[in-house]
Amino acid sequence: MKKTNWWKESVVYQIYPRSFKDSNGDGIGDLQGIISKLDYIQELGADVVWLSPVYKSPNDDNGYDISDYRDIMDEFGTMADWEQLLQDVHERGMKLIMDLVVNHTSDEHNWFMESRSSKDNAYRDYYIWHPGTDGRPPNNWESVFSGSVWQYDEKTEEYYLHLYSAKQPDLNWENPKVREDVYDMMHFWIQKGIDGFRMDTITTLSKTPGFPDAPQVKEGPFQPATQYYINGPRLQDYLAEMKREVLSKYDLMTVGETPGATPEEALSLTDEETGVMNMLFQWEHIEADPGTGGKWGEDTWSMPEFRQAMTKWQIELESRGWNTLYLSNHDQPRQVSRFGNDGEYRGESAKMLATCLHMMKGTPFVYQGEELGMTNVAFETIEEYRCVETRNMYRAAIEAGGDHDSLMKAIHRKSRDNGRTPMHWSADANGGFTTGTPWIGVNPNYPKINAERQLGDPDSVFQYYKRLIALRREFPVIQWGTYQVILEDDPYVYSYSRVMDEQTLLVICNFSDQPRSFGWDALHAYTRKQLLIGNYNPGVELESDMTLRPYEAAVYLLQS
Ligand code: TEU
Ligand code: CA
Repeated sequence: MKKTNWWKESVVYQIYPRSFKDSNGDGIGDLQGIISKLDYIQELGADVVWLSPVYKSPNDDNGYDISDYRDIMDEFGTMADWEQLLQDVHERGMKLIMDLVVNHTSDEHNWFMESRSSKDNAYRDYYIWHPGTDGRPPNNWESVFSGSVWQYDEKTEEYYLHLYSAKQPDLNWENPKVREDVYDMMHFWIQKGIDGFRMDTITTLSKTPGFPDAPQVKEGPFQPATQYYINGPRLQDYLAEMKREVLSKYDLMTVGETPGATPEEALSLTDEETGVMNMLFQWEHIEADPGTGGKWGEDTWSMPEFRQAMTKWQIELESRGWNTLYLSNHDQPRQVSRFGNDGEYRGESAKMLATCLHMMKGTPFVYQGEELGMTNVAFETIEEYRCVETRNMYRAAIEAGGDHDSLMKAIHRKSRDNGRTPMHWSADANGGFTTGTPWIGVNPNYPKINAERQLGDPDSVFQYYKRLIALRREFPVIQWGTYQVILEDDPYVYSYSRVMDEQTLLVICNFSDQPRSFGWDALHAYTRKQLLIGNYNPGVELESDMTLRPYEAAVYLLQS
């Protein structure tokens, strides 16, 4: 019934290296900075570190544009620093997983520089080139980072395809040499001793042949075209080959980034026999947003839709497959600002969200600063934003006649830079992140919200996360119990149970800033009720009819 693997029993801590800790005062986080904070991660109780890319990169997209897969970004340090990091992680009994970014490279990668140099270069077919039609791009596909996915290149008078920024040309996976080079590179890192990969935008490797135009669904020349490149016709072949050539030879943690994946796709991608990865990041719960305005549109997220998405994934992956549990990462706004309350109830709601997530079945991911309840930021000018997606979107929207104020509002709500402001270590200048000038502004609330303060405060968000993680290790029901939603129509209170053998876990979370009642008839079946954790002191007494305080969360162990 329960097949265990180390990656099922892990808690992952995600580091965005540029914003984590600067060791040499140049304002940019680096590997020595990370090394100096491993004790902190260990104190929290996480046992796997996922590093966002640290490879050589001109940083158009902060390392997700790689110019050399086998070397370290100058600003982050050297290969020797990286080796020391790996060793220090392993010495602590922890593991290290690396980002695998192989949908595209940087345009400054050697392969691309060769590729663009002439039509008959040996690397020409490493990328996707097209002559265009009547002096126009081959089709109307819109880049994730605004504008066309096609960039005209003067030298050879053709267009190349880039799903993301123009400095991130897509690799041509149809070319077997590309695939071989990618597999070699994966072996290179695995042989260095890493413990797995987080696979960036892994379901977009195969594009629909012929590049048909996408239907017009919005104004303007470019149209969303994900249906032509997510789960493309040859994706399964490529992934099966990657498994055969690389992944099947090792015991690794693999987690795919798969926007738009359904539970059905997840089951096939993670099938123990035929799948290619252990687990994946599904998106339904963070995009529980039926609006038509897309990412930058009105925020219509609602708890009931979130609950529905979470419940669906918990249930569908119950006996096969395995869930990741996350509410934040380097691409998302801060969870307490987005789903909780970053004003009066910041601490309470940060703990409530953590409770709701960490008591579920799956592998939890904690994104740096989340464990402190760090919040969104609101820079006043567009110039203060660094994110290529945000800047491109702003420029394109202004050109199309958009209004500055409403754009800034959307940016404050959704920009990826919300999650990328420097980590708050202390109340020192720049939150103790750097002694120099940080590459991106620090959130001004660091004197109040920082690690030093929270380490010494038993009621802090940090200490609460630490307890949640410890509970997961102590109670098998948290690790393995079967999930069931309770009162699935309640508009404010998200409650669920986890059941294993004689133990039942009851999780109750008030997602609102008002007192709410919780009533559950089935409670009388239990004689023993123990409060395991809660975010108010003293905790709430469990009754069949009870009142929860704003953003209150409580977890009980029940026995009949
Ligand atoms: O993101 C891929 C992805 O699916 C995008 O839609 C992403 O959500 C984007 O941030 C839109 O807001 C991955 C990385 O996580 C991201 O940081 C990179 O910029 C992107 O790939 C390109 O490598
Ligand atoms: Ca530095």
